Amino acid sequence: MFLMGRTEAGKTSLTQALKGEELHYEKTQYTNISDDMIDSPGEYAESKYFSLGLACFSFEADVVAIVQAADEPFNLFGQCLHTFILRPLIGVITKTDSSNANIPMIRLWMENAGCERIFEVNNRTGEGIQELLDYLSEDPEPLTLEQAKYRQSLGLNEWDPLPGGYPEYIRTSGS
Ligand SMILES: Nc1nc2c(ncn2[C@@H]2O[C@H](COP(=O)(O)OP(=O)(O)OP(=O)(O)O)[C@@H](O)[C@H]2O)c(=O)[nH]1
Ligand SMILES: [Mg+2]
Repeated sequence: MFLMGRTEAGKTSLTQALKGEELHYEKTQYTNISDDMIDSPGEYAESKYFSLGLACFSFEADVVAIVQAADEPFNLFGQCLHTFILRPLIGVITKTDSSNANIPMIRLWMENAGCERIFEVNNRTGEGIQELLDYLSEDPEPLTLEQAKYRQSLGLNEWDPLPGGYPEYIRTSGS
């Protein structure tokens, strides 16, 4: 999973919570590609010069996550962000325990960006983390080239539900 979001949004803490670790503050100085996570520094999302780099990292991931704290003061992500990301885009709202939390507003920002799933987590207590882990452990359906091309012809992503299933000629030539 690739994590992007402003400084202090809780990206590194989220990686710790997903591993069941106690939170320990560590400012991200460069993009960490370790284990199953790509953890970027918030400055990438905050600068128009660096933000292009985020698009490149997204190609290395199975899932791209926008991470925003529940008490985030402003939104860094534009509308329909998902249209140039060739992976499922999800939103993770951290700091749900904040006294200044405004979760409906953050959800709206994430929906506008095109997030197909939105998770609410508290990295301190681990609340909501299991739901995210369950989502991440779902295996995508393997596709044949024919099946991928058919989905593409309908304008669908490879992971989108397929209304009506495949036509007979694809089912027989596939698998
Ligand atoms: N209360 C609360 N604090 C959190 C939560 N998640 C993170 N924090 C705190 O928020 C601060 C910033 O967290 P980080 O995970 O370092 O933020 P980051 O997005 O990785 O920041 P950069 O590395 O600068 O991009 C730390 O002091 C964390 O302890 C949460 O769910 N609840
Ligand atoms: Mg960090």
